[in-house]
Amino acid sequence: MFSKILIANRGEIALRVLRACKELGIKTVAVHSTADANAMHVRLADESVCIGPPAARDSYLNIPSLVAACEITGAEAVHPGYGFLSENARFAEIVEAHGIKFIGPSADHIRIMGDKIEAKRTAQRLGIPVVPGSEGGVANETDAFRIAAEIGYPVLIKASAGGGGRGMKVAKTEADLAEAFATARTESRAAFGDDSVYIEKYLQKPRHIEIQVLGDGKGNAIHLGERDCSLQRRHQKVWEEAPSPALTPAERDRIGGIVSKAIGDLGYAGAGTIEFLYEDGEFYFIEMNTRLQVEHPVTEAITGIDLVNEQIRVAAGAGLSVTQADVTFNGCAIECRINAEDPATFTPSPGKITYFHPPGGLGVRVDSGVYQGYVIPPFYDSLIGKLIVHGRDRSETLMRLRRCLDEFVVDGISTTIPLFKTLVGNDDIARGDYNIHWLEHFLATKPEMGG
Ligand code: MV4
Repeated sequence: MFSKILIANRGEIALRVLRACKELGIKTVAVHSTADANAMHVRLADESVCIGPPAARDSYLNIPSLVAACEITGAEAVHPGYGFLSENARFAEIVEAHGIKFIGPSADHIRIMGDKIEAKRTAQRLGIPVVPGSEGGVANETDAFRIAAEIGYPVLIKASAGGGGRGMKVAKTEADLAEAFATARTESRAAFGDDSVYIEKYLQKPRHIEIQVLGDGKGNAIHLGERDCSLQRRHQKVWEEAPSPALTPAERDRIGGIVSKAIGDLGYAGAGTIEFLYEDGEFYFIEMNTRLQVEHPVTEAITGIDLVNEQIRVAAGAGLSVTQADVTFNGCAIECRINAEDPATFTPSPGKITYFHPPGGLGVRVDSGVYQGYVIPPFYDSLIGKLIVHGRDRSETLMRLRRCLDEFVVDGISTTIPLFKTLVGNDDIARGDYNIHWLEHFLATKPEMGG
């Protein structure tokens, strides 16, 4: 096992990784920008290194500074958290070229999944169901028209270098295709320096359901069930839950079996997420994330498995601590992302937290890097914490969530807590009756919430 790990991140996820290290008896190195000298992850780590000025590109994305911080402190491994360099294949390669273990999959696997055409090709080859569409990239308008006619309208043009909703254009009918195709290519070239695009059947009312996997890098992989992440606004997830209210145990076993077999065959190492759109009882692969995700705690809640512990074990060559037969699903968990944002406009609301009182009690987890008196710097994303509530079934979890939101006090800044108080009392939410468009439609009808 490693004796010292450097955590190349900040905020709540840096604390999350620190906690797993402590429980494994591993020393921790925090890194921070000058804006984060007073951050909690710095205080809780055994050592810390200032890696640059506030702007992320000069600090948390500064590869030479991070490698130097490892060398100075003698860290044997780097955990990238999520965001920042967590899906940067070059970072994984450079770290390993310096004899430091990257806690995550191989650079090759990161690179494949970062190219959305290559990711989809790989998924299909491994037997994962994909959205009907072009086989690989679409090079010209003639091919675009032919493929769209084959799969039927509406179609979606996606950028291979995109992902997370960037670089997509819908063509409702043949009349829209030429413009959608040209715009997608131009925008993709401008945004990513790559104009490769592909075409898919546009699914109109899907849910976003993702499967958590763990691979040992030696051909074995398990799945930890799904998370339903359909409640989102502008491609930012707001509320995630496990299990999905839409799936039966048989559907979970079936897709989980397909995915774990595929990920084992790929030889994948560590934690990963296979994202699907789910509509009319069918799963359609869209992307794979090769990192730990923000919403991983809902999976931890219902399985009791510490995902960061497993990531570290695999990276250290100790293998997974569990087999598929050990994995059971217990109850229901919901995560609310607490952002420092105006709940109506969703604009960032940095500043000083004058009072902070998180909820507690049975089935309650709050992952947060903030504290009373902390000043949220304006340079990074607005997530200040996550409230994760677990109960024996969904109705108990919703009751508990309602209670927790009433207990939660964050003064001095605006947060998204009022939005969750509204959602937890909504009938569609109570029934689990929502898709990827539900929240945006809901907000559009609520003038006090930005509509
Ligand atoms: C789609 C789709 C409908 N049909 N693909 C958006 C983010 C990127 N990961 C894939 N996305 C979508 N791909 C087909 N063929 C609708 C979306 C989509 C979406 C997906 C997941 C979560 C939220 C979303 C919001 C808008 C559109």
